[in-house]
Amino acid sequence: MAAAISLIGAPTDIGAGSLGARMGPEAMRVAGLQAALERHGLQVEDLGNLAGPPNPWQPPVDGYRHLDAVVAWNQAVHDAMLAALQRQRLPILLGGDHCLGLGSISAVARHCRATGKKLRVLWLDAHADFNTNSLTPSGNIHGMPVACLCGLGPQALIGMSGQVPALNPKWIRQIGIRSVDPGEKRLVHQTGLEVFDMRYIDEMGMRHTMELALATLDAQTHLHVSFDVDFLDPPIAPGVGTTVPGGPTYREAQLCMEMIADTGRLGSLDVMELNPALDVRNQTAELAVDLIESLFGKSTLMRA
Ligand SMILES: [Mn+2]
Repeated sequence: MAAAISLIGAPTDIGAGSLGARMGPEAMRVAGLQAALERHGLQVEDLGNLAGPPNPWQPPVDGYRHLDAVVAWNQAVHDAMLAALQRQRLPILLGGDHCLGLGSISAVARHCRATGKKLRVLWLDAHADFNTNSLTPSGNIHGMPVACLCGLGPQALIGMSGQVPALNPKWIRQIGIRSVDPGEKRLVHQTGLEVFDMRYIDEMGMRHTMELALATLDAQTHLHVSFDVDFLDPPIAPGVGTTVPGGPTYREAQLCMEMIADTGRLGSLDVMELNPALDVRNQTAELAVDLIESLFGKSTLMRA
């Protein structure tokens, strides 16, 4: 029996380089996310949207744009995700830009520590999101959450889970990566992150990639998926601020989601960076709903 689901909206683009991800949660609702999950027999509650500071659209200070507001939004996300997990719910965070993965996964890490669970994080993204304030070309904090989770970043962000670092880098698998800044690349290698980039997926296929990314999960593992919509190939998913050519196709993305569903270990999910201002007739939101259905066990094929 699958866990009951809680939808949590975080309508902000505070960490992004373009405006519009603040409308992501509503676009997912308009695309029928709750009804789609309920059609598969899942119990779903929509907790509505979190509140936080507005986006003042300021230049970076010490390499960070809007750090105080980013901290406030992440604290709200952390608290809401943790409360849902403590009620035995499976929370789905509707972003909002990807800086909020920090608050979300900090809550998951805290919860796993308290309940003695192992944690595996799948980071589906075109970008490694492993910048620091000295490496970042933009100061946009949506390029920094993975580094912060590994203990590299400002104290107010790296300490949110109650322990620094929030994650052991060995718990993370990045999939779909195809745009990494030069300094960021060095830091990813130094940290020892396991990255399945697009070259790997091209050569080895999505099936083999996911078999490795999901290897060694067991009954005590909490699987968290942080899904940046820019993971997908831009022609099928134009509604994001940071498209990068050459992402997974529709079928590759479906296979990725179906293989995650097959593990039965999914415990929490982020759906991030959907930008309706850049979308075409809400097609990216509708695709995201389709893929989330697969993540919860819908088969597009002949299987039961
Ligand atoms: Mn991202």
